[in-house]
Amino acid sequence: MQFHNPIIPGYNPDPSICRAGDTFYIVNSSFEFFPGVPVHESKNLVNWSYTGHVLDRESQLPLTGCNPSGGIFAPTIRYHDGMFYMITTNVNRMWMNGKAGNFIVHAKDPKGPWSEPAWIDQMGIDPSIFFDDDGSCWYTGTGRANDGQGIVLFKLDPMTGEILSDKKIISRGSGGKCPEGPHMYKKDGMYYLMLAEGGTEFGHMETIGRSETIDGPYTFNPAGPILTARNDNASGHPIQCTGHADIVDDENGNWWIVSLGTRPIGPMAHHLGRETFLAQLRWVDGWPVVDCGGLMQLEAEGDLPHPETVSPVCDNHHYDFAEMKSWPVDFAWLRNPEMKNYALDGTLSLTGTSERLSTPNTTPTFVGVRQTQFKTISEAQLLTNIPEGCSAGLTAYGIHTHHYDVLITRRYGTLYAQLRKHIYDMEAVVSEIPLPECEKVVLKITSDRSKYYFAVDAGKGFVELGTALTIGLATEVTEMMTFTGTFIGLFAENGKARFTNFDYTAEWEGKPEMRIG
Ligand code: 6LW
Repeated sequence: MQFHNPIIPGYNPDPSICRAGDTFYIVNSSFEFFPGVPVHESKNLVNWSYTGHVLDRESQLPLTGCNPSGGIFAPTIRYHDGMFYMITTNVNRMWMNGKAGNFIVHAKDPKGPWSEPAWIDQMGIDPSIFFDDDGSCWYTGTGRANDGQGIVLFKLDPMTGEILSDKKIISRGSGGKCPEGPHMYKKDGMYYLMLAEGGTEFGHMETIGRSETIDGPYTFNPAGPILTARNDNASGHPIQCTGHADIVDDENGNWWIVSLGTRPIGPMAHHLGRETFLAQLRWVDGWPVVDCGGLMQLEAEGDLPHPETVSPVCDNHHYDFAEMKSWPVDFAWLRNPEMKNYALDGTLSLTGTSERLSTPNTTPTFVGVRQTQFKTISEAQLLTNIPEGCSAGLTAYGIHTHHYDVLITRRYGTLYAQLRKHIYDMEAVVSEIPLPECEKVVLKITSDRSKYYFAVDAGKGFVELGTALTIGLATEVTEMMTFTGTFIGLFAENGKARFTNFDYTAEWEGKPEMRIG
């Protein structure tokens, strides 16, 4: 059956997948955004519903002062004996306090509530857990042990985070740089250690080794990486940087691999973030072989489980705040939000503070959804009774140094619409028009692969305010290595603004009708 990739579009990197009965669950890294570690679920691997987040309390997810792309790195989700476990790293704890940032939480239901963190006394990132046939739980992750740096193994109490054995470095990879993202599996009596190597950029690849004993030695697949696009950069293959994968079987005995990947806007740059992709894999002579030679495809084929449940999906969001009583599951805030600045009071009321979108490492009054496709249309309707000096509107937001904002502001009593661009240390209002007094306006951002288009409607039809290049929000052009992707968000600065509606529609690249997932 055909399906369309990415299966979870937009900034959803470092996927980890598990299955409980007939239902699959995927978690992704979330960095400086709150809540943390989104959970999607599916029965057919192509229709994914956003069920919530693992880390939905500040006690689980302290992000104060977090750098862009700090916070929560790669997670792992596993299901064992009726309990779900999620293990990950809050690099903030490591970078700001010098303490190990690895922790594990558990829940009977992936919708939560999840437990408080059980911290693990192991530095490094990319922790994973594996339950052996005897029920023992083993930690793997990148880090140091007495015998150096590499993929470290030790027995773990998954409920308390207590380390129950000596630590041992069991692999340093197959020769690629940055061996990381380890996951361990057992099949036909053999232990398999799968790694991401090559770095999460255009040299990314997924490798796998096997051993008769859990602590090695691991012999790596003589065929080389099972998944990569590193040899297809120049060919312009539409999916790049594939790696950081996880594998799972379905109830029919078929095997699947999910991995992160990017959809570049041009040579060597992407702005939608690292997304989650799917391919089928088959075992040949004791080694996994991924379909299409390990090159992820936008239109793929597979023996999907529960094909009768497959239906077309889209990423559209239509929010009418008049009736809304609870926060949509796909809303994301920057770091730990000051929730007194947000209210669903028949509108979405945002109370802007002196923290602006461009203020580093803070929590400006902002809430957004991930941009999931190149072609999108976003419209926000807001009331114009904003106070003097307040700015509020819609933003295409990468990080605090890279965002494009279409907004209204009041100066000396007059209401203006502006297109404001912030790139690196440069911020400019590139266009501004006075608005007639009116009760509300609609702000609009339209996007395609190369540009964003900004407009305002004050009651007499949309007036263009200008355009901006998508490359300006690409990960590869930011001053710091970012691991996130573009949000379309609502914001307010220096005063209260009230939004009545927010609509986001996305057009699937390629053959949307073929994305029957
Ligand atoms: C992830 C690690 C990585 O934890 O990036 O580049 C980190 N490699 O595997 C964040 O995605």
